Amino acid sequence: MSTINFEEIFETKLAKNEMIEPKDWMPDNYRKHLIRQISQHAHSEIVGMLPEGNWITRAPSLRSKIVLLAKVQDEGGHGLYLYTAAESLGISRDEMLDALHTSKAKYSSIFNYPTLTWADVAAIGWLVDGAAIMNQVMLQRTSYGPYSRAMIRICKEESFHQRQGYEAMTRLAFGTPAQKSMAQDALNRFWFPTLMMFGPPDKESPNSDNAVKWRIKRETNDELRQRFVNQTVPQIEYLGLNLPDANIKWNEAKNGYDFSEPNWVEFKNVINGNGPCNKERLNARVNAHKNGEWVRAAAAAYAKKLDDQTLAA
Ligand code: FAQ
Repeated sequence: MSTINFEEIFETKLAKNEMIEPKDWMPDNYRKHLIRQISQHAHSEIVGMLPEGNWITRAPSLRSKIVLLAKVQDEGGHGLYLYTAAESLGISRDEMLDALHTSKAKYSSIFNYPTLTWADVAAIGWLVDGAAIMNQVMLQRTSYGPYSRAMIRICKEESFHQRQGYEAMTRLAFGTPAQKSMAQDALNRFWFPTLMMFGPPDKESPNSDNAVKWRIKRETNDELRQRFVNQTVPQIEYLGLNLPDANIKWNEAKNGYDFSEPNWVEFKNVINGNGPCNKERLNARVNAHKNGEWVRAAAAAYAKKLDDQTLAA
């Protein structure tokens, strides 16, 4: 009697660029890797609502307020698609939230920096969403079906977000001298933290080998960081702003820009909970969860009432 070789079926699917779906057999480590990455990605979207949400009431015009409100709401939606994709791997929403609230799970380092001025909101849209798309375009073709499908919609929305930020930055950069200097200050403060979003250098990235082998990641941290710099430097020049790093220089041989590495010691501090806003961000999420308890209880009671009515009918 022949036995089914599940591992071989899994490997063949990967080799043929086919998706792995929730009910397919998959190695335990593939499942764990995906739960880690997708849940952390979801937490990033939700925590990422905080720095910009802080500016909704202070947006400089009705138009910018409406656009920012829509953007922040989109980020909440992204978190929900991603939590659902992770749930399809056998982890519950409660377990994921508990991991966030007890600092067992990470979220993107970038959201631990403060938004001091309106130009920071512009810089987040332009640079942070720009970096997020650079990383997420490849994730549309990631090997796990539910993650890939969530990313297709997320990328469409993120590209609107990037334009929102670039438009706001353009207004400031071509505005009064005071506005231009706000834009420059935001660029200077957000440049290196944005480069950190792509993760540590490839040689210090413990998860990359498996991620690339399993087609979870299709490009490495360093490749994406380089592409982001190549794309963004001409935009900085167009805006008439000074480059935020004296070592940025076109390198003909590599067909890309040379640039300075971010401060990786600072990065480690931030991802270990010691960045400028880590405590504030985590407290905001823990309190929101506590304060929302009555909403969850009411929703569960209402769902039960509907079920009881259906059974009785
Ligand atoms: N921040 O071995 P690697 C957004 C951790 S969404 C914090 O290279 P990997 C939308 C990493 O988890 C932004 N931690 O890891 C938005 C690992 O620790 P662990 C989020 C980081 O997974 C915009 C350790 O370091 N995007 O911005 C970071 O292969 C505006 C070693 O690293 C995603 O999550 C970091 N920057 O590569 C929302 C995309 N980098 O988990 C609101 C999906 C690394 O073993 C407003 N994720 N670490 O304890 C990915 O592509 C990958 O997970 C990377 C990291 C590239 C983030």
